[in-house]
Amino acid sequence: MGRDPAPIGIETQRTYRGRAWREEDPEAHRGLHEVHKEERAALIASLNCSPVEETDRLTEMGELLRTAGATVVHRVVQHRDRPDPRLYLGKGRLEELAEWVKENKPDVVACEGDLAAGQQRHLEDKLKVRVVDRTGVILDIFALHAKSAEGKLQVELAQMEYSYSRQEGLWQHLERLGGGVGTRGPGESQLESDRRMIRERMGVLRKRLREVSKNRDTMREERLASPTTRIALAGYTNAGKSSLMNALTGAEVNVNNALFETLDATTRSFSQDGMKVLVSDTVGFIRHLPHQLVESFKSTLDEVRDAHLILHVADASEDDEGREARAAAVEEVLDEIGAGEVPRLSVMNKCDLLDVEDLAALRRQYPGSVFTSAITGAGLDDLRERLLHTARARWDRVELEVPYARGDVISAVYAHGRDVTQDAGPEGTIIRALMPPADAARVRALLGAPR
Ligand SMILES: Nc1nc2c(ncn2[C@@H]2O[C@H](COP(=O)(O)OP(=O)(O)OP(=O)(O)O)[C@@H](O)[C@H]2O)c(=O)[nH]1
Ligand SMILES: [Mg+2]
Repeated sequence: MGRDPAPIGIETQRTYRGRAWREEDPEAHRGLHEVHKEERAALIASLNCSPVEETDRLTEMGELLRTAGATVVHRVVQHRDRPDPRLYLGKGRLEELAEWVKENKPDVVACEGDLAAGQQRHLEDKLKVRVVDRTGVILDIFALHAKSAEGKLQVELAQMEYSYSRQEGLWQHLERLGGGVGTRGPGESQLESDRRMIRERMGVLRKRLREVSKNRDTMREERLASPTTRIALAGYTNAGKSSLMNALTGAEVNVNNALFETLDATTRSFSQDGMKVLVSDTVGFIRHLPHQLVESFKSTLDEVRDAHLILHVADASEDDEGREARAAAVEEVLDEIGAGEVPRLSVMNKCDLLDVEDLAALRRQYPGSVFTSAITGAGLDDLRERLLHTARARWDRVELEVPYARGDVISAVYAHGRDVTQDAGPEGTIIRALMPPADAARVRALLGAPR
């Protein structure tokens, strides 16, 4: 049906961007990640939620499409308990849409929810245009933004898992190619060999990821052994995590008004008053985060799990309902990756977008939060102070009587401690300091041991 018989390896990577399928662009599969002209998308949704949530979800899907390179030029929203099991939309709405598509020729029809393979296929048959679902679009954005070797492996694995669950669709595609060497014979056996190839490829990807994550495990052990306080920035995508990271530590992490700009975790430190704190920036979350992505990003999210404190960054300029829904989605993912028990500090960012009254109301509403603007720098001193407080609270208060001959112990206290004071005692120097627990133990052991 005019579709390019791309090799299976390419075919299975098709999420949203699969331009390899487009007749006018047969070479496109050679550069899946090339930037193409802006596409025109018709957005379809079958919803059963409050009007506020509806607007929020449609806006978010529009943002996802924008990030993936498409503009929404038409919307079809249907209100029903659940989508039609075969065609997603009801018959009438679908007819209307088919008419519209025929006349206006969009590049793609994008569905706000997830489509079963069969629904996607039926819609493509009916509309004669490429149809993608929300997970496909998200995976596509991840593929565009993956930079590190590990990130690329993670995304490819997630895409494979997505394709694997859509084998039926693939089979249909192969059948439709009809004829030609390698496509003859019962579709079933072709399907079987395709499934085997995808499984093998997934096996290879998992193995490579395990190898990469061995490195990660070594780094993780070092991290856990180090006394330095670790802070992780987590939150909904586009809340301003990377901007805060840059403002706090002087890092130069990419910042962009796009969803899932950051995929790889970055860690930098900042020091103040002799206290050092490590800050990690991480991938953003979204509601209904495709589970393939949560799975494959688990090891990248170690930084979050191992943190002493998670800064849950939210966008203060959102309306209450949107903000709370997003915060709940973030908490859900944090639980899922095993970070449910890590203490949190709520950060309301983008406060510069609020007027004085709204900001005051928000402060009353969230008395425990820190209010910041990564753009103007407002609230950053407060945030730094809270982070240092966390670091200090983790340190032991040490008080030792050190014999006058033990200059080595005194030096060790000065080297690793802070707020050090000393007085002369009857038997030696009374020294008091705040020290990281591990260093405090070492100094105590040093004092106990003969010189
Ligand atoms: N007005 C305003 N804009 C901000 C602020 N912080 C970040 N932004 C903007 O919000 C957008 C997203 O910022 P990022 O720092 O990339 O957000 P992020 O949370 O790291 O996003 P992902 O990595 O995509 O999850 C960018 O356009 C920033 O310039 C802020 O305090 N005020
Ligand atoms: Mg970011």
